[in-house]
Amino acid sequence: MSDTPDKSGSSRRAFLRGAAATGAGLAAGGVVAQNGPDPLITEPQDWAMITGEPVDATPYGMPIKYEADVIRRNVPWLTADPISSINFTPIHALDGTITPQGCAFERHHSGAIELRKEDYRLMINGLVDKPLVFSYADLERFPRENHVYFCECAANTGMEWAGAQLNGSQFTHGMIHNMEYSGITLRSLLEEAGLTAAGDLADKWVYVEGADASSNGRSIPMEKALDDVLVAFKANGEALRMEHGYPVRLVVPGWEGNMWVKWLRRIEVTDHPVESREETSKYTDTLADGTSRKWTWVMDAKSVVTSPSPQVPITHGPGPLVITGLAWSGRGAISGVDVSIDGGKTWSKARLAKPGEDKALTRFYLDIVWDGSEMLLQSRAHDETGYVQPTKAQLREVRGENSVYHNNCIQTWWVKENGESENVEVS
Ligand SMILES: Nc1nc2c(c(=O)[nH]1)N[C@H]1C(S)=C(S)[C@@H](COP(=O)(O)O)O[C@H]1N2
Ligand SMILES: [Mo]
Repeated sequence: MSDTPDKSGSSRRAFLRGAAATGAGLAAGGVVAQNGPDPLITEPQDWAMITGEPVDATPYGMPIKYEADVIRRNVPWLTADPISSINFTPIHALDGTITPQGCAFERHHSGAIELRKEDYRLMINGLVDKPLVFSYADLERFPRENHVYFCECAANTGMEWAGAQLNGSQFTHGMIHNMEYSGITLRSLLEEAGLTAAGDLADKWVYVEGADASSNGRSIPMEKALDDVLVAFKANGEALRMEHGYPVRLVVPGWEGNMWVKWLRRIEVTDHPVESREETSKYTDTLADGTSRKWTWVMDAKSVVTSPSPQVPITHGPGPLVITGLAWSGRGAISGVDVSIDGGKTWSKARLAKPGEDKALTRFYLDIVWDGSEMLLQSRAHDETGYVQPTKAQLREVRGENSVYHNNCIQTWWVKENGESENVEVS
């Protein structure tokens, strides 16, 4: 579509309906014939009569101004304090799977800090053979790996437990990003320090903390630490942005975002979990019987339709419609996604843009011929372990309505005849 969809989309839709009614006709969503010549085709345009911007005008590029609404956003009532707060990735406006760093959600407990590589130190201590301190340059000399992983805050979708609340996938599901990380394995650093002194590794832990005021300390079981955890320097090919932990952050694939310690400064090998603030008073799950469950590290399979959705109304009439969204699982690769347009009564198999990848976002599409009637749009993810994304009712049976974290329920958008949609629940 060449025109800019306005919020209601009404003029565009009215035009297309009008065109259809007068028999002008539509082919695959395009306008075949118009009355009279189109000046955008027949007339010389301003941009063809001048020379454009020189190559040295923009040493580091920003998106074109017409994309200025593809930005992080907050929910004001959730963001009482901007220093200890969160914003949301505009997932409704992105395609593919890689999240540009510039609009990837941020979560800070005490603000983002500016830490120079020259001032960076990483200490390994505790039950290691030789405690070590690495500079940034030291870390660069370990063998490097590249992996794409999603990072999801455990609180993503946390405002939806008691009822449908926020209108837009950016707000209901935007505490997630997916980047290609370059870094070294945590295993290589632990082996450099030596784990003989630790004895049996089965009951050992690593405690990781950041250099910011909050330190955001978390305990990670040794088994995970030696498996796929990365100490990353780069994301999507370039240095980590300040807000994502420059110069070094931890990447804990498939596990809750809180464990992905930014501005990583210390790794301590211990024989017990530290039970820090971040893993006791926070990031635990209230159950239906009022007790709390801790150590729910893995982010279970989840998905959401990003378009159409409340921030992305349908701006054309009946006919071809692309339904698209994202799916992910902290337990491995996405094996399939189902989409329903009738609130979960019937399901169609969506098309995965690429085969699912380990602990990374998967893009799905369902190409339908929309008859113009309202839809209750849902998506349901399956992962390679056989796990199926649950309904909200199924989750509530176990978790009640007072949880905050780890809400991976099926999301419903009520798409109306006028193309606008709303966040709703179906029972
Ligand atoms: N040092 C430090 N690490 C941190 C945090 C923090 O406040 N300080 N926030 C955590 C939380 S709760 C999340 S969800 C992720 C968010 O990473 P991002 O800001 O790159 O999106 O970082 C985690 N790592
Ligand atoms: Mo988080």
